[in-house]
Amino acid sequence: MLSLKDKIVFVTGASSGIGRATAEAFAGLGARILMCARRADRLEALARKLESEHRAATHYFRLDVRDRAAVDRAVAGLPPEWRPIEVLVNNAGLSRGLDKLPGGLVEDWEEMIDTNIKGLLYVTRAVLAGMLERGRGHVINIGSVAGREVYPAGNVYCASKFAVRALTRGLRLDLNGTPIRVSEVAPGMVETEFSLVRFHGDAERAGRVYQGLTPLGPDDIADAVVWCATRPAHVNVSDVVIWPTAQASTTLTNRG
Ligand code: NDP
Ligand code: 8X3
Repeated sequence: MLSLKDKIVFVTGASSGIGRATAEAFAGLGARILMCARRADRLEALARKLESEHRAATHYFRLDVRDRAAVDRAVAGLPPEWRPIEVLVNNAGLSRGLDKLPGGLVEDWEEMIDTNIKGLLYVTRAVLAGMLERGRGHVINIGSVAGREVYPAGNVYCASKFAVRALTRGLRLDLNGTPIRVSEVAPGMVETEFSLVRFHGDAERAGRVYQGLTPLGPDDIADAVVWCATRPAHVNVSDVVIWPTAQASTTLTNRG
């Protein structure tokens, strides 16, 4: 198992859900935790928790991954001791709406494409430059089962996660010949703020998504991310797909 003690792990979208759990899991391994999201107050609270419960070194900054100039500025402007990023977890992402394509909102489409595809590309490009210079690193993208199976009204969200899958595979091809590893972790239903965001804050509708079944929790996904990152350097896990036991496909769930 590869030690990540004192290595820098950068988690995007660490203010909630899978990103937050992933930051905490790496902190438990003694890694130094670099985090970003738009809600800096939450990052502040998480940083204090990781410092007190895991004695982790932390550094965070407010960032909207859709803003390319801000991404470049934030990565270039990191304090020198936070620059040698060992593992990048591209987790920041969201779904908006669950509408059949003809009735979909263009603003929702753009938000998903700008965040899940373009934001992931901006952050990856900015961080990869240093990884290539140092000749080491690991990029782990959070995809989705929605990037493997399209479901009704999933249209643009699914497309954005199919893109994450293609970009993960493309990057692995383009980095062949370097020691940098590229992986994808693709979860099924995980209970986070995901559905609340998808349904624009409608908590009742969001709650119904997980009713009658046991969904995955953010820690289940953090486990898999940590597993990918801690394989020996000659092992590159290409992808891990994880479903709740009650979910057999994006369209078949057992609600008891
Ligand atoms: P949450 O809504 O709980 O967390 C999403 C995180 O992404 C938040 O920290 C949010 O931070 C951040 N984020 C969103 N937009 C931006 C942005 N423009 N710039 C920076 N950060 C941003 O959902 P999850 O934890 O479930 O989602 C994490 C990832 O997992 C996403 O990529 C999602 O697509 C994927 N996923 C989720 C599944 C699920 O069922 N929950 C299943 C499969 C994949 P803030 O709002 O503070 O900016
Ligand atoms: C999140 C899982 O099935 O709601 O990516 O699209 S799903």
